[in-house]
Amino acid sequence: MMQFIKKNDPELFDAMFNELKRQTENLELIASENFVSRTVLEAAGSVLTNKYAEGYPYRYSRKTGKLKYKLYGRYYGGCEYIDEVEKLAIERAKKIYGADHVNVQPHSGSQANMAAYFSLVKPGDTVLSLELSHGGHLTHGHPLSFSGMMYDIVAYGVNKDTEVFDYNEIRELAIKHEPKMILTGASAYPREIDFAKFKEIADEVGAKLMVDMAHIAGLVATGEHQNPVPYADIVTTTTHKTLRGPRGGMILCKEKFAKEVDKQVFPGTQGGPLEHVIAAKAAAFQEALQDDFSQYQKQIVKNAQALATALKENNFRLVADGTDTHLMLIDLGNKDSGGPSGKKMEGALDKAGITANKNTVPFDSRPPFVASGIRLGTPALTTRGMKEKDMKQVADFIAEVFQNYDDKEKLAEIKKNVREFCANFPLYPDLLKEGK
Ligand code: DSN
Repeated sequence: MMQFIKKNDPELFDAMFNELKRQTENLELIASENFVSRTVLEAAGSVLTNKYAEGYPYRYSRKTGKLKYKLYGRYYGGCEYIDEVEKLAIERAKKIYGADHVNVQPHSGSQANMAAYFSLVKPGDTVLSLELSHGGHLTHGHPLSFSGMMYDIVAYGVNKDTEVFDYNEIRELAIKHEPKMILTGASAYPREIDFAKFKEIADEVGAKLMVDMAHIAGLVATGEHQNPVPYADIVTTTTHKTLRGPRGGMILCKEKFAKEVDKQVFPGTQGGPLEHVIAAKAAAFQEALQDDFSQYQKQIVKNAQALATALKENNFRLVADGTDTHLMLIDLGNKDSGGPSGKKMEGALDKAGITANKNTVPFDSRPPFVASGIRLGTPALTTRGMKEKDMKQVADFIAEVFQNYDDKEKLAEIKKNVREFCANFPLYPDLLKEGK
């Protein structure tokens, strides 16, 4: 798959091949990453990248207002096959989640979120949203994101004692601030989110409900997590996390928001869709509809629970005492505890061939770029075929790094052991062979 790059652009090839080796030889624990199938990879690297297709493979009938695949909705000619591809992606996603309407064009989760905000609220409106340092995302209201710049954000967080959502506290905030929209979903919240409860609160105060299910989209697809689609006005997601598709975004919504969502994606916030990525989304959704995908999602959760248990046995403290999902947060202790910060630990893990990211913990004493936590997730390692017993080994590696975080030689030794361990779980073996 890389023979042309190898032949024609050795400089680029070297960088790309090194990345392939890094993915293969390291333990990938970034909770938002995964390894796509060869089918998805092939679709993403296809000739569909050549085609402009502004518009949609359908139009809304002037007479009935209904979406019609038979009406031509593109601004360029030659879209008849692209239309088939995009239609496959849309219909498969609708089937997976039971959604009325799906837009598969957002280039990323942030762009999906922007189009969703624009569909539901007006600049200056109050939005009740999850605090970044308690697990929210930049687009959930950070002052430097469009969301924080354009909307009046009121943040909710987790309860200080339990480190999980206290729905009474959230309800009280909603009653006090009367938001036009409530936004939930998280990038670093290890416990299950009760979307039905959020819907109850939203209804009580007359707010719209938006859910960003990017992290848990795969778990939701197979019923390992409550599905937000029946409750939320608009659900956004990425397709590359637990869902194991290509890097990209997607919006699912109720029928009554379909037209507005489509308008806000194109021409509101984007131009030409990335049809090669949409083809890869279609391929990933087809995989998500197979029985073994359900087994895969179950294994992600089992592995997360095994990893959490083994970390606790190694005396790590976990935020909210564990996980219901694919991710967990190690709390390394506050800045006076004498231990490494999240930043320091992330660097030490990297030196040992373990990839993870620093993350704030709720009520963190350090700023976000230093942070006191490490976020870990099991989707990528589960794709490699690792099971519960392997998670014990992974936890032991992490504990060894923690005990030796300042010892370069020891970290290099752990890296060797990590590489040997990873060799038991082949990843893209033919691509590796091709590159040698
Ligand atoms: N960067 C993603 C994550 O790691 O959770 C969120 O967009």
